[in-house]
Amino acid sequence: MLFVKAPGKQGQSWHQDEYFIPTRDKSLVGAWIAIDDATVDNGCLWIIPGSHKPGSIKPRIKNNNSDYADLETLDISKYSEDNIIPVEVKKGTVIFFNGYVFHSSLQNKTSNKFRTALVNHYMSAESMLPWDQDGKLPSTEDLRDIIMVCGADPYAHKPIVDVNKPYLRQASVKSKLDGNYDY
Ligand SMILES: O=C(O)CCC(=O)C(=O)O
Repeated sequence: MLFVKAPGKQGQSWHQDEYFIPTRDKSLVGAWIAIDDATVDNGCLWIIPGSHKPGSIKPRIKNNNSDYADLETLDISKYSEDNIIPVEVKKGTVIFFNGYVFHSSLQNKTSNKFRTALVNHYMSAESMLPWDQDGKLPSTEDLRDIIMVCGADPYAHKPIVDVNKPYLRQASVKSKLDGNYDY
């Protein structure tokens, strides 16, 4: 996933990746690669360290924060402010995070700085992946649109498919094409 957060663009509300990408064997890991410097001002990641430890998917509630583009979010009220930390990093940094960890990112408040990040998700090849891409794809017990990065594929008897198609978020593209941004 490529997150091209243009100046003014909203961020992602609090979520656990495992909610959206269901591996359910607790092997999901996000590798979040900063392509631009990520700061509080341009909408870096925020995380709640340790929030993955219960190892369960928490209920989602209505989002009322206009910093976030999403309609839902996680209830973070039981965490104190000290437990909610921004992850400011230089471009080129990779942040690895567990699929159950609470994370979010705020709106890009700058007038001229993009905050671009590339996120690759890794999981154990032994887990099935009943992922419908938020309803874009038909339900399946195991979405085999995967790339093996090491080891042997335990499900090699099933075909690999190519059904995930790239799509662009129009707001980011338009902003980038408008120019006058420092990225
Ligand atoms: O980069 C962002 O703004 C959000 C990234 C994110 O939520 C994710 O990688 O799951």
